[in-house]
Amino acid sequence: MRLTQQQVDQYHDQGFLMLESLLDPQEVDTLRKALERDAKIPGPQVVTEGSGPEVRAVYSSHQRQPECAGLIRDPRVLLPVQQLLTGDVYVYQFKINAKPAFGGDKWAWHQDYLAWRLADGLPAPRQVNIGVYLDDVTEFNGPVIFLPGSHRGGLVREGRSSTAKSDQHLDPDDISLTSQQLAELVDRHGMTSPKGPAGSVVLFSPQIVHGSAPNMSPFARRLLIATYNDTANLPQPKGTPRPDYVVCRDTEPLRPLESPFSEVLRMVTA
Ligand code: HL5
Ligand code: SIN
Ligand code: MN
Repeated sequence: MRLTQQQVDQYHDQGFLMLESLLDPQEVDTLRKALERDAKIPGPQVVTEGSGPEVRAVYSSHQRQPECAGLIRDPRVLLPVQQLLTGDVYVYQFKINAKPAFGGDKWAWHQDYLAWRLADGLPAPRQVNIGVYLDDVTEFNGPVIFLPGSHRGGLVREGRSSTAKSDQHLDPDDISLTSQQLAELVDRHGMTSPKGPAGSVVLFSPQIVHGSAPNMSPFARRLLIATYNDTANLPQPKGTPRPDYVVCRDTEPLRPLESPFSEVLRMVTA
């Protein structure tokens, strides 16, 4: 469950690292069911697509669904994250981007850390994102596209647009790069989209430039993203802090479960 030195080097060099089929199909199924349950709980943590009632994203499911609470402590993800951040970590943000079939909208080109520095006064980009594929991700259903190595150049943009739809959760539209910035970066770094079966996990840097196209295929592309932050790098918001569903208040260092979350849950419910 430790990354090899080659994997660590690859993460630091490329800004992302793909771990194919880390979770098994049954575990993915339990996570999908947890999402389905959670998306039915009304509240500001459920974000809909601008064009209609379909769910675009659900935040903080780990605060309500035991499968999600287990996943973030699963040694298969927590140990690699601790290894990359070299210290104690907690979950700063947890979301599931639903990207429904026939209409999941795009996620504009952006760097996550800009959002968190602006909105939460997060001192340093000491985070690791894990992206858990809840569906097979192919070229057809709007995979995340990364610009490999773009995290090494620091933040490209400074502020956010004044036309944000929500004060709470920023959409990448609010901090997106200009066409010219993106063209220059792609010239230098190229683009890649890690595809793989449901259960694959991609670790990625909070500074890597990324985005994804709309989903016009008949296949959903549900992507669970947990952002771990160094416990020595707590947010220092200037004004009113953002709500707990978007910036989690539980900053206790996470300890890994003894075994995969699916086994731990089975023992609890047996
Ligand atoms: N929705 C996040 C937030 O903190 C920011 C985006 O992909 C991360 C840009 O509000
Ligand atoms: C996406 O779900 O395609 C976007 C992911 C992200 O911005 O982190
Ligand atoms: Mn992002």
